[in-house]
Amino acid sequence: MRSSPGEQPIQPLPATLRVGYHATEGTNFHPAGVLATLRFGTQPGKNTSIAPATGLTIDVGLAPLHTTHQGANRAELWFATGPVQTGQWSDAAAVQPCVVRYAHDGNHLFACIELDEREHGGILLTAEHAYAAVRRFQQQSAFPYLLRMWNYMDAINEGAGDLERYRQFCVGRGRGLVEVPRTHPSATAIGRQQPDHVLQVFWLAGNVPGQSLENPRQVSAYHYPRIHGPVSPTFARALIAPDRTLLISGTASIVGHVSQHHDDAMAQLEETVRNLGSFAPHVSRNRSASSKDLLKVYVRDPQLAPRVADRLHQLYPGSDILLLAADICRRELLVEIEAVLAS
Ligand code: 3EB
Repeated sequence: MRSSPGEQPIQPLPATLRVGYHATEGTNFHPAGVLATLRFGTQPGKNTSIAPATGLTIDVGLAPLHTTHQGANRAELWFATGPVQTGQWSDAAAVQPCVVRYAHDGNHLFACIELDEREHGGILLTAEHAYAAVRRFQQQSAFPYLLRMWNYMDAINEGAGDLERYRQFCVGRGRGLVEVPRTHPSATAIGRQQPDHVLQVFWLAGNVPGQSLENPRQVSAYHYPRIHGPVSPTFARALIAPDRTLLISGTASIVGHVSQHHDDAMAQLEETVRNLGSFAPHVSRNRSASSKDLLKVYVRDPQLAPRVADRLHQLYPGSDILLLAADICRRELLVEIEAVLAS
């Protein structure tokens, strides 16, 4: 560490998160120097793999939508900041086998659990088992701070009222992750449009805490009233990572706690954009020119992709935008956007 006489030693800068979307060639795409690769349009739960040379590779399963702005398949790459180590951890306390696959680079950890709901007794118990494993894994991890979590399942809107699968997932997640994490991570919970019975939970964690943010236009998810389900989701609207990268949670057309513009996807898009705008004061000021902002856009009706893409490219011309066909956690919601805003 550099220091000059009479001065405090300069603290090392936090490791930089570098993320990008890159063109791929099918399922043999395993680039080097990355902590994690997320592949889209591939079957989840079958080919998730770990290797020190290529980190953790996860098949997300959501179909990428082709637009004039977006051609071939792309993968999301989380670049490593040092040598990558990988491993597999089995939850010894679990009733059913529960394996966490992970990769870390000394600064950040990426980890994944994929469970077949048929082996765990439905979405509620599967979520409970997955999150109990997340909790126990994180408790013994050198990267104890959850920064960002993704949850993907199929048939997310199936079932009525409190039996809707998303709400059942929230109940199980709440039971599994009994101790509230030190800081709420930012999160996404989304439905795949093909049935495959897999609950997939993956996350980014660090050895330094991030700073959770809420959205002044929205009620915090953990304070949602009872009408949205028996157990509120526990995520932050966004999180400032240690390097100042802004990790924005899945954001939809919700103001207060109420869904806006039912049946109008383009009006929902505009509301969602206003919600994203709340985070403008937190965007890093000394951003490096090389890193692009990433927007991941979940669209319920694939036919709307061209219009949604045109509008977002108009609003965010310098950003990399990935559209995926997906179901959103409330049935009236037609579009949701998550973002990584570079530091
Ligand atoms: C919302 O604002 C939309 O259950 O982890 C967004 C991000 C949503 C994360 C979660 C849910 C979750 O309530 C849904």
